[in-house]
Amino acid sequence: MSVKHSVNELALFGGAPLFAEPLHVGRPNLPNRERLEQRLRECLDRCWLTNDGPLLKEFETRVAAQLGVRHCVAMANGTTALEIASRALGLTGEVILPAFTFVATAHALQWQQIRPVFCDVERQTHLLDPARVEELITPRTSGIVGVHLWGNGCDIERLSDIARRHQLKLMFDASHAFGCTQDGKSIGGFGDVEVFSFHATKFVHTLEGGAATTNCDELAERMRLMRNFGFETYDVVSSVGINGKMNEFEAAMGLGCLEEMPAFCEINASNFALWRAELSGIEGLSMVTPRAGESNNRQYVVWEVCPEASSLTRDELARLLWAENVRVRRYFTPGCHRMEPYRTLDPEGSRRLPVTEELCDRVLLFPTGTAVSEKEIRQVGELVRGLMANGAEIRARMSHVS
Ligand code: T4K
Repeated sequence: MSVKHSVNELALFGGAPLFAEPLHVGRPNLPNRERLEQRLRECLDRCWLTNDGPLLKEFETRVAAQLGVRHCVAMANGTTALEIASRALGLTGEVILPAFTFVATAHALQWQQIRPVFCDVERQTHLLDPARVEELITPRTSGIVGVHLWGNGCDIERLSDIARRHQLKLMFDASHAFGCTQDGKSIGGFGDVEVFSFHATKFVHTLEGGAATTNCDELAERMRLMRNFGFETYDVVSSVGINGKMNEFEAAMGLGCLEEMPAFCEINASNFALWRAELSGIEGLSMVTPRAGESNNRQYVVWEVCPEASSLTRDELARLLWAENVRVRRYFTPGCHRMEPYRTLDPEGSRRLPVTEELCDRVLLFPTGTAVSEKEIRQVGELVRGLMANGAEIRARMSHVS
């Protein structure tokens, strides 16, 4: 076992972990420090810290230009952006969405007493399956929320067609898809509205943050009002609202990240190629790759572990790697439908989600971004190869470790 000389050296069996410090999925990328500090100093000098400040406006303008969309409404985080966008769109009753997503996609609806109706995803792409969507439409359905998981665009054409025929609103959770394309067009302007997360773990981020983007002037205006308590002027409130504002420090971080975006993409692409080279050819492992011909930010390195073909299951592999300080993640296990309150609200939910269930047993994400070095990826690659080659012996020993 190259990086470990024998099974005895594995951290799970008492050896020293391969890495002294954890390798994380989601370790933040940082922009140029001097430029960031300069922006923060200028912000303090202006004493304009939040609520439509100049940095926020510049961030929104730059994001909208980059995505080729009329409006970017920046918000406190992606979840708030989903809540505000769905409320501004007028979603009510039931909304169809995948269960194979971060739980915030569902929570943003449930929080407003809109019932999330979970729909299965396509086996190959992990994306909302349009063929299944139509079966779930009822008289109470008001909309569809597609999730551009792993930066791959949903089948926008078919989903738009279903939405049009049934007079439903169409929203996309584009939290993973900043800088990605679908049919050669930037994600951000599809459907009625698209929502991004700029959480610290995203490759372009604003510490905490998110945004809703749309080509509809009226919808953008409604969202702008809602994110600031519904205030139209200093003392006129024209709608229900919330505090969903992004502050100036967050916008400064966002501007810095936007400037570094080409460099971040390059690093992600080279890490991605390295992970592919290191792990390919291992029986039972397959990489989830971006759709050919589209731009993809490659901020997630996603593999599937096939339990029938692999010598270790996904969970066994994850446990061994965590012991070595490689914090691989099982996004989005166990699926929203198996989390509360959805499990209780719809105990039979998993029956109509066979593909989601299968993926939840298989998916494993590896660290990438600026914080991971080429050497570390090669070491993890060697480790995984060694683990898989000695799977039978390791599994037998694991049964004795509590
Ligand atoms: N829709 C989708 C499809 C999403 O993926 C998300 C968010 C949303 C909606 C909602 O957007 P936000 O409201 O979050 O803007 C994370 C993130 O919290 C979440 O933003 C993200 N998706 C999700 C996929 O992953 P956790 O709980 O795994 O992240 P966390 O905070 O544990 O960070 C992961 C690891 O990164 C940590 O273990 C350590 C490292 N880390 C993290 C932070 C924040 C650092 O080293 N430094 C840091 O500052 O959920």
